[in-house]
Amino acid sequence: MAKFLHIADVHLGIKRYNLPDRTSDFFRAWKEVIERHAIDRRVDFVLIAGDLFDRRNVDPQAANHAMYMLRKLEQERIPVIVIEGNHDQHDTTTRFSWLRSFSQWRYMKLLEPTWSEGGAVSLEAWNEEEARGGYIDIGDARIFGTNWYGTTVGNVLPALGEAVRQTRRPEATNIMLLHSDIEGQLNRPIQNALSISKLVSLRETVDYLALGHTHKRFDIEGWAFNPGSLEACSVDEAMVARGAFLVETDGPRIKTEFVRAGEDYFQRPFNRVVHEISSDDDPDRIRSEILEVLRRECVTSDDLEDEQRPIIEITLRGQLAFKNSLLRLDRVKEQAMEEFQPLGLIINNKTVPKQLAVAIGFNRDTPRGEREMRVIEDLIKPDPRFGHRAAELALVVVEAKRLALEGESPEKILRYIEDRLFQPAPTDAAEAVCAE
Ligand SMILES: [Mn+2]
Repeated sequence: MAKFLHIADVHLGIKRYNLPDRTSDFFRAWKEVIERHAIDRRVDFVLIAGDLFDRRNVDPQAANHAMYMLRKLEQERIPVIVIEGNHDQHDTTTRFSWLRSFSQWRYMKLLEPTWSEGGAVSLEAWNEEEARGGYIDIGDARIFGTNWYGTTVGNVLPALGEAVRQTRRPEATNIMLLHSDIEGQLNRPIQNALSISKLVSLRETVDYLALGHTHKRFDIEGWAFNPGSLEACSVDEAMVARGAFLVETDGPRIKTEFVRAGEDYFQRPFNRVVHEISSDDDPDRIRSEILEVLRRECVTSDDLEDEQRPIIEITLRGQLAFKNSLLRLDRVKEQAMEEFQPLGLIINNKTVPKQLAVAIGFNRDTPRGEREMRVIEDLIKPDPRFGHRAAELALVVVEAKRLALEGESPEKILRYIEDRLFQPAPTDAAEAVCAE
């Protein structure tokens, strides 16, 4: 009998969306899941199926975050068994890595198979003296480690499976850790993801396959389990089920309980909204609409607990009748952050320019000047700020062009444009231009 906690993709030290506070959320998720579901529930060991750290070059804060809980687990005499993921794997040019160091310091046990030159692989028993090995026995469980193989996983898996078959302990619960893409489990198709048929070939030798890498929860035939990332590395991940598995085993029999992110331990709240823009609206109107949406999405009470402040993602869709930059989304963001104080605000501008239908119905006999005027007029018309003055302002544009061609000073041209743009429209625009 054994009882253990299976997690993966903790990504300590992650930095995303320019949010400094966000790193602490990952620590908090890691802390709570270990305290509540490993220590309080008295597990025999903890499995981490890769990507404990977000980066190979672990930064000091992430190392502190890891050590804080690794020490507690050590005090509770709960061993931590780890494999490398793609984010924290060793650099091939050196034999040093932070995971190996933590393992050498006895805060975790990093399992690595031994690969020989010819491509043969062996799994060696854990050597406590040297703090290294390919498998370890804890109570009734025998746990096997693997490396990160990327797209070659399908090629190496048969050899690994054979090594496990030769080394497995028949009466024990044989567990294998694997950090890998799995066929059919990604939102986007990935070439060379591990096929289910290859995976299932391990089933006779492995009683529990502890997966990592895909940041959402899934299981395959009640035998291979992937808990997903502990906290959301992106807004997409905030929308899917993730967490940890608490597992009780009795030889080849396993019983799993899913520990849910956000219900059974801390998760930062995320709100995702889409705002459809009407192409008739001007920038001011759109800005105030966006702020209104954001006000609704943020809890309005003043004593909002820090941990309840959400990260909001707003996606703007629809057609814009004016230049993107006129929206001044930077100002909208600034104002929203100050007024509503979400932890973070992501504004995705997915609007498209309104189709401009210009100078329709001309034939080749239309004089050039007239044509030019109509093109400019039609370009101005869709802009809700100036559309009603399109004919008048088209004349201003043409006149400004003439002044520039005549070598007039920029100051004078600017003054002319300002006068015409902001003064009440003269009754006869054409006359006014000629009188200049
Ligand atoms: Mn990962």
